[in-house]
Amino acid sequence: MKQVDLRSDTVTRPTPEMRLAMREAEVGDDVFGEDPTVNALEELAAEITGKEAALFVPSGTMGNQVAIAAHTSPGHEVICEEHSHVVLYEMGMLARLSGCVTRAIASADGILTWEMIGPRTRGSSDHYRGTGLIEIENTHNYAGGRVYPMETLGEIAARSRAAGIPVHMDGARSFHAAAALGVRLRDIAACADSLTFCLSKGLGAPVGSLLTGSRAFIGEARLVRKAMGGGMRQAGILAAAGLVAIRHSPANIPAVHADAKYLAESLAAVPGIAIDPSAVETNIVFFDISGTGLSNDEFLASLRSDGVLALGLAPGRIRMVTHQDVARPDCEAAVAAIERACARRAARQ
Ligand code: TLP
Repeated sequence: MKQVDLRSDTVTRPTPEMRLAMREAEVGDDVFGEDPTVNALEELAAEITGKEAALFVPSGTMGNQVAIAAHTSPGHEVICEEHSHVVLYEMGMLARLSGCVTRAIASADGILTWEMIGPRTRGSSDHYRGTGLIEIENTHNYAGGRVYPMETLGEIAARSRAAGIPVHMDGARSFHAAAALGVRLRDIAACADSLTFCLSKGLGAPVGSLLTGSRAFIGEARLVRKAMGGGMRQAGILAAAGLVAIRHSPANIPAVHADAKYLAESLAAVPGIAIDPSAVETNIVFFDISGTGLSNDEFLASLRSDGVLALGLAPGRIRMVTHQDVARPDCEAAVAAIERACARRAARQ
């Protein structure tokens, strides 16, 4: 049975073009700055984000943590949304590595506005170190791939600049944000001092993320990456796949988003499933199964028996992520598997 893996967009396999590019990649020692393929990838990342420089890191988590460490000093407060990846899934590393404390803000949809951020900012005094960084996530994973409107980003950028507080954007899926808004990645990146984007989330590359920013910031970030053990040597093997991903994969995103919309609209018609399809803006689909009478484990096991994989991220809360390794018939199979899971439960009553 073919498996339809919708647990994440990280599950994609490298394309034949990526494997070929990896095989033929020219390499050198990147810690000496001598890997031509890594250098080409970093130059391309800087160019498409409109930043002066970029740094290749093994993962999105390391990109965020290097950025936080490079922007802040111990004791600083980092303002972020309460369900952001740095809060929920990075195991307190912001405190452990950078000595920072989070000031997490609750929101309905993962999107912070200056109205929410402004009152939480403060300078240093005899009693506290003050705000060191504003961190925003675009698209916002846990909120279901929500996209920051450009006006909201523009206001955060202008006000934070005036306040002298840097902004880091966790843009793991910023290509998806750009596609959803019909803008260039650099338009989004211009609203933050630093931005990470992931090659291995939605762009199909096997490994890696890019951290982008000013030349001085990336110079500092390079030292922090080395300190964290992220200095890679003949990493051109990986960067080669990343170059192919940046050049070819963004073209797949509109269809990937359409598949997510299809899933959301189909699931809205299934009794017991709660979802608002209008909130599905990109490739992440969250839905609530509380009304089906099934536990997450029962629901996911039923789907698995039909060859469909999804993720339970909280009780009753299921996530499916569309990506370039699934097509519309796979999404139809996923909907059918969900209908079967619910029908089996109803038959038991
Ligand atoms: N997210 C993963 C899981 O950790 C939840 C996923 O499957 O979505 N920022 C954002 C917004 C992310 O969604 C992720 C990965 C990361 C950072 C971390 O990237 P990696 O896994 O490369 O460290």
